[in-house]
Amino acid sequence: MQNAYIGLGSNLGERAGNLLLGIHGLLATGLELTRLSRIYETEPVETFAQPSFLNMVAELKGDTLPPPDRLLEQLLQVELSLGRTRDSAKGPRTIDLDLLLYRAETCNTQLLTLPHPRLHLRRFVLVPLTEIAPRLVHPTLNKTMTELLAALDDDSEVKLWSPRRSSEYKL
Ligand code: PH2
Ligand code: MG
Ligand code: MG
Repeated sequence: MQNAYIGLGSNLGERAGNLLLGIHGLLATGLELTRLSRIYETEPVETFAQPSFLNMVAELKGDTLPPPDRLLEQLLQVELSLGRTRDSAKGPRTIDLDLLLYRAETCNTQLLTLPHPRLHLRRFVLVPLTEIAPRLVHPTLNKTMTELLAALDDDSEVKLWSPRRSSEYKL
């Protein structure tokens, strides 16, 4: 496994627009994206009552990856440039960019844990990740994303999003 994977989420403001601005921000910092999942509308998990999220996953090309700490900085920069504030941990956010996997690397510092410690527990991550990388093997659990999704306990709602079905856009 050579690539890195980023989870994108938004549940504040123009959610789909925020995801696209997030992708634009990643490209503008010079990262090369090789795959994007579709967008899913997802029930908030591990939080109190909040608006529903839009989530998706992006694959970054392995050959041109910056080191993990630099990549993390770039993600924070893009979050800040899109008005992300951290008023409360896990509060509603315009954009959240999480480093899910960086090659098969493992790391556990105060700033960064790799693989993301909850990626295998979250349907809102595993559905889009499996869509673009079904045979990708989780570096510590040694299971493919397809296997992790099949064994998943989380039964929160994750459904494909489409602008035409969304209540945000009233024509
Ligand atoms: N992010 C969280 C907590 N809960 N729930 C959904 N559905 N989507 C998210 O992106 C999400 C969440 C913390 O970052
Ligand atoms: Mg997150
Ligand atoms: Mg985050």
